[in-house]
Amino acid sequence: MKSILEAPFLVEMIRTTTNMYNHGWDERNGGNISLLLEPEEVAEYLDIRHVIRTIPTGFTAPELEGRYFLVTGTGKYFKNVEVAPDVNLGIVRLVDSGRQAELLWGYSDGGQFTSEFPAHMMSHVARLAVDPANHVVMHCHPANLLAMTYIHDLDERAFTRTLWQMCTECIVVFPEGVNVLPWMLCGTNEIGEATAEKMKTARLVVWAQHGIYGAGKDLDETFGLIETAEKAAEIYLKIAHLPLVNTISDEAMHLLEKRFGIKAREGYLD
Ligand code: 2HA
Ligand code: ZN
Repeated sequence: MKSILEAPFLVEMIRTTTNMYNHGWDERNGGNISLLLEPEEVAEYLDIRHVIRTIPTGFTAPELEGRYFLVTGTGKYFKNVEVAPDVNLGIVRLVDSGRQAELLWGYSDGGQFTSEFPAHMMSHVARLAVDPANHVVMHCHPANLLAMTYIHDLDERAFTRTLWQMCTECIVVFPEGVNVLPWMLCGTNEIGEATAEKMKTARLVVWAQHGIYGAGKDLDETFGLIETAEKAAEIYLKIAHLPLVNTISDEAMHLLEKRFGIKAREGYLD
């Protein structure tokens, strides 16, 4: 059997966590990622009949029965993933209607998946219903987006429009806009359900005064979504206190829709 450390999904996960740490998005144990894996993909590297231990999830998700995920560990630091992937990551299979997770690899110090596992799994259910190609849910704490939630109206249309106006490419990268949750207690099924509800209509969900959730078909796409929104928030913070002389008009946004074959969220453009 091939070494799991050579599996493209593991290599890509390590590259992504390292890159996110280097961007300053994942201080200490901040942030978490879950990547949906296909059984055949996992079986190339692991004996999938061998369960190391079973971990209760605290929720039910029958839609995810038998699904495999590579997930960052609770309390673990993104900066350490590359030096000890088997301690900081784990591969689990959901069983018993999602109530139990069978550990197949990783969390080798006795640990378990991220405290945000409910938000991740419920978001996978929501995104898979919209787009069967969705494989990734990613959470992190990018400073500019976070800062923006202290000074900007949290109305989703207003928040989205501001981000779109900060870089020409924003509307092309996330035409559905960003959804926003008010401050809520993290790590709970409640915030998981609220995030999943918001994930039905957008791949980006801002958690006010906390961070952001992104979803996408692969790690690169999801990273790129967050990266683009974060760049826009950075520009917003550079100009928010200055007199606005120019902007990207709604007319220009309509030209971008035509040029790139995208459709902005209904009612978000005038
Ligand atoms: O796991 O980011 O929201 C650390 C977090 C919790
Ligand atoms: Zn967080």
